[in-house]
Order: sequence, then C-alpha cells, then structure tokens
Amino acid sequence: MLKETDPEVYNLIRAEETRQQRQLSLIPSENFFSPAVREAVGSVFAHKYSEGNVGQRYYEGNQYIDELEELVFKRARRAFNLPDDWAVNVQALSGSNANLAVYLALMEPGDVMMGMYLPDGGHLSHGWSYEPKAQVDPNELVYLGGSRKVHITSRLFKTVQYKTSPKTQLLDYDEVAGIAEKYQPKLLITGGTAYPRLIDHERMKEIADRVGAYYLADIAHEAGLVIAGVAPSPVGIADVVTLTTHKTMRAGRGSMILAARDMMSKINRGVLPGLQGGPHNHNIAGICVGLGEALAPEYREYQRQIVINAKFLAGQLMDRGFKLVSGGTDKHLMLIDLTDQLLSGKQFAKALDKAGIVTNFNTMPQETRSPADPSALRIGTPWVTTRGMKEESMIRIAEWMREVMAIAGGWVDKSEADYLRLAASSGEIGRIAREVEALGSEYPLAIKSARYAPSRIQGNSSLY
Ligand code: DSN
Repeated sequence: MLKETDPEVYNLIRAEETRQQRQLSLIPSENFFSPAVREAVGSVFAHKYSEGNVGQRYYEGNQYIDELEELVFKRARRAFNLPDDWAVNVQALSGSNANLAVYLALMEPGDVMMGMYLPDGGHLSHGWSYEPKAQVDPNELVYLGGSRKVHITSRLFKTVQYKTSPKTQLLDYDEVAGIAEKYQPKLLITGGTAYPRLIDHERMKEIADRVGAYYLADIAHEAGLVIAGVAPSPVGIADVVTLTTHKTMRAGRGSMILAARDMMSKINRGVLPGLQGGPHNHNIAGICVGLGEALAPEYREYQRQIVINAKFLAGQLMDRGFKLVSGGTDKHLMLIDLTDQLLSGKQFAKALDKAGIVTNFNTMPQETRSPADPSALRIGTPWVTTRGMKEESMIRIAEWMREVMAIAGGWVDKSEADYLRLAASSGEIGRIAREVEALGSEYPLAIKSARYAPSRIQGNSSLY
C-alpha cells in the first residue's frame, strides 16, 4: 500500500532494508527485531493517548493499554527475575529519558552525581561536560567536568566522573571508593557504552552504601545478556536499574526502569509529568512481544553466542596485530586501540563502511584525540549473531578488517576528501564489499530474525 501512496518513503525503506542486508553492522548497540515485534510496533496502539499508569489514566478508552502494560510487567518480572517488592516502568521514551526520570525522582539540583568518565566508556546522560582544548591529566583518576555543559545533567548537578586504571584500563574499585568518600555523591552510576568488561554490582552497591548514595546500574548495553544469565544482574542489588530494550535485548525500541515499588512511585512521576506526555504504546507493544521472545529457550543460546562470537572475534583481531582495550572482552563489545596502527578511528570506520562493515569510531581510556576523530573503533556482535553467524564468520570479519587497515593505511597522508574518494573507488575495498555481501546473503535479515521468535513460553504459561 505504501508503495502506491508514498513511493518516496517506500523506496527509502526498501533501500535501507537492502543496505542492512548487504552490510554487516558491528555497532554493538544495534540489533534487529523479529517480524512479530515489528508488527506490534506498527499496530493501532500507536493511536492512543494514555498518560498515567495502569488503572489511573487521564484519558478514557485505555482498557487494552492497561492490559498491555500489565502483560509487560509480568513478562519483565520473569525475564529479570524481579524481587516481589520491585516494579517496572516501561514508559520512558529512551534510555536517556529513563535516567533523567530517575534523577528527577532521587536528586535535587546541585546534588552530586558520580558516573563513569565518558571517554573511558561512560554515557552522556551520566553527567558529561568538558573543557574545550584542555589537556586532561591521564594519571588523574577523577574528572570534574568543564565549562562546556553539553548534557543537561551537568547543568543541573555537580558531576564527578571516575576513570579506568591507566595501567589495566579496568575499573579500580578501591579508587572509585576513594573518590566517592571524597565527593559524597547522592547517586553513584555504573554502565555506559564502551566498557568491555563486567561490572561488580555488589562492590558498587557497597561503595554507594558507605557514602549514603543511591546506586543506579544502567544496563542499556547488557540487558539481553543479563536476562539470559550470561552477565551478572544488578536486579535486587542496585537501588535502580535502567536499560534500553533494543540493544542486546532485541525487544523493540524503548527503555525500562526497574526499582523497588516505593521508589518506583516517585520515578513514575519523574517520567510523567516530569519529562514527557503520552507513552508510545506501539513501542510498548513491541517490547512486550520482544520480552515474550526473551522468555523462549532459544534466547539464552542467542545471548551465549553473542559473547562467544565477541570473545572469538577479539582473539582473531589480536592474532592479526590489533590491540584491544583491556586486552579483550567479557561481553558483546570491544574497543580496538588504534594508537599503534596507521589509521585513526574515523579513518578506519570510513574505509570499513565502504567495505560493507559498519562500525563507529570511539574514544578510549587515556584518549588524546578529539571525539570527532578519536583513537579507537568500537565493535560488537549482537547484530551479526542475530543473523545467525558463528565463529567461522568472525574469522572472515577479522581478516577483512586486517585487509582494510592494510589497504587504507596506504592513503593515510592524503587529504580527508582524497582519502574518502580513494576508499569509495578502490577495487580492493570493492572486492571486500562483495565478499561481505556474499557472506550476508547466506544469513538473510528476515529469515534469521524470525528464527528466535518463541514457539512456546518457558515456565508457568498461565501468566500468558
Ligand atoms: N547510542 C548508544 C550507543 O551506541 O551505545 C548509547 O546511547
């Protein structure tokens, strides 16, 4: 129908679908959803306003929305093994909004917030600001921000950021404890976008307790791994858990907040009226379907394979001379340290894109370059694992990455425009793009996405 009524948009959708089929996304925050999730997202639930919570809406006609949210709660309760006195919010429109709702509930302007240093792998919404052109002391393990208050959290709160150890590139919990003692945060946050190792939630909660802070575990990246038990769960340990539903979790686009019931009533008010109006009920329907899929037995296998693929790919890359931040990964993502390679993160990402391998350039611990052209490349395996790829495909990906570095490394002295022109016209890069596409054609987008849809739900089916 869209084809006839709006061919311009139809053609863009088809073009994007072809791109997704032909290229391989190694962006660790990207995944794709089953046809069932997409059907729910495209449903009539998009038409309904439903400000408020189950049974207490400001609009009439919400009986099915109420049932839908109840169903999400039941599925989330099982997926995350929630303690009886914990509750769920699924209305925040994104991970950042989920975090902001928690801050609105638990903090006052001027309070101290402590999260991970952004260039080491933290997230913007954990309090980022910086000082343009200032050199940051690589041996100083705490960062107090700068005059460029790029994220609203740095305007509202005093922000303190802990770094990874310069020696190991790992979190040093004793250092974090010392920083917390010194700055007395009201909220201690873990999680982020580029830390390739697991987090010790018990230790972090202990540090938070010692200074009277709340502990927020932001597991946006790891939510799927946590559901499957292949990464440790902060549920029942942290005071609040936030997450996005579309990364490893592969359950449609949105977010969730998990916390004890009494705290959740404050957080619900942080979401509405604090931050937003009507929830996006069609996305909530998609998340509900995705949670159903997450309760199927295949999901655990999928999450395990994500980590197997990531560790295997890490080994293959290191065998080919690439250095990885912290020496590897425990989960779905890794950071390639390019400081001893010919290309910067941005140059490598641009050449890889022309070869059909989609990545993103990223900062890394001890970063000396600008975030616009940093020293590292961030990659991960959720997307390629959803396509059904296993270890043998990781070998091919690592080899293509080595080849692209060798080919494009020869153009490093060119101007940016010439570099991009050469990357786009190179026969060798074009050959790799065709090989990538050929591998992709063995793992079609649509068929593999359906493969993980549940045929039955584990456990007590009366809930469903
Ligand atoms: N954009 C997400 C990521 O790529 O990790 C974080 O918000």
